[in-house]
Amino acid sequence: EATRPRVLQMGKMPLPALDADLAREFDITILGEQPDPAQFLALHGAQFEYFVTSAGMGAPAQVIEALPHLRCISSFGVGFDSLDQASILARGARVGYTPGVLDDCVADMAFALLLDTARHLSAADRFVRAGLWPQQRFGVYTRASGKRLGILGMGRIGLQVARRASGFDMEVAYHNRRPLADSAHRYMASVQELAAWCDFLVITAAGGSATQHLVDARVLQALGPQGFLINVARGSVVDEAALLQALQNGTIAGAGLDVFEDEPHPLPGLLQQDNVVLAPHIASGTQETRRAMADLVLANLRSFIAQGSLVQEVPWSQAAAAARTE
Ligand code: 8YV
Repeated sequence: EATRPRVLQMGKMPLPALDADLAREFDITILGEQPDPAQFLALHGAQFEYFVTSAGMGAPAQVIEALPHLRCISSFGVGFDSLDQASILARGARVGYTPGVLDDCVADMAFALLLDTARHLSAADRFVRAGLWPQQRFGVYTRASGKRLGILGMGRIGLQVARRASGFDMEVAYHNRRPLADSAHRYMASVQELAAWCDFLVITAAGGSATQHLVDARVLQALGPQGFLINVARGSVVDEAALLQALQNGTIAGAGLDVFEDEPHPLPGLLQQDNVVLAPHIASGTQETRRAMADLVLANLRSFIAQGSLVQEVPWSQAAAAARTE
């Protein structure tokens, strides 16, 4: 048997079959399973050129700095806000990720949360299970069809949300760093303006410092008492403490959240609110999509090892690599 390339894996991957695939093809060491990961890195970090992680586990500076010969990271996920750009670029390592294959499932989840919050579906399920139906009437809530949908971050996923909205006869507007060159949808120059206009504000923006707390108390005020917030992007885009207050005070009508500022720990107050639907970061979590993401993680790693290039490379990694060859 030819020797398999050594690969450091941050921890268990979001699809168990991928752990098995990686172990079959590569000589895998799982950092999170070492008795003392920091000591392991100090002793053995120099042995690894390849590192596999996920958007959820990330690539912290302390890990990157302990891998002096790191050449390539293959990350499971479309988000790269948890991969420490400065230390990775300082190493000259390249970064692969998994865009494109999860857009439909994440957009589906945005609509699942939107319909659930508007119609109180999760609360209705709790009502029936609690045996309350024979004794009480369930409330009447909010129509979703025909309403105004605001999309914050009009990338690949935002576009899929917009496509679905047309099936619900919703009017769409969006805010983005800059207006799209060829979009039929209305562009709003600020988040504030978008929030004031729409009934449902759906966040599909990238995480990271550029979008940190873009949705704050003022934006929630603008969304208003009939407005709903849906977040399938990153918890960091929303000031979660301000959101909890807005839900408690009726500043907004409700929220559907798949992501949180400090996962896996939503603010405890959110658990007490009937006008919020909570999900444990599962928007990409279908067999089909997670398998496609896993295939890209493997394809990126194989491609880099075989020919020094990635199938899907994080933009700042690609830019740095291009600048080096100029
Ligand atoms: C994953 C995500 O579930 O793609 C992303 O950026 O946040 C999700 O699809 C997550 O990366 C798993 O860690």
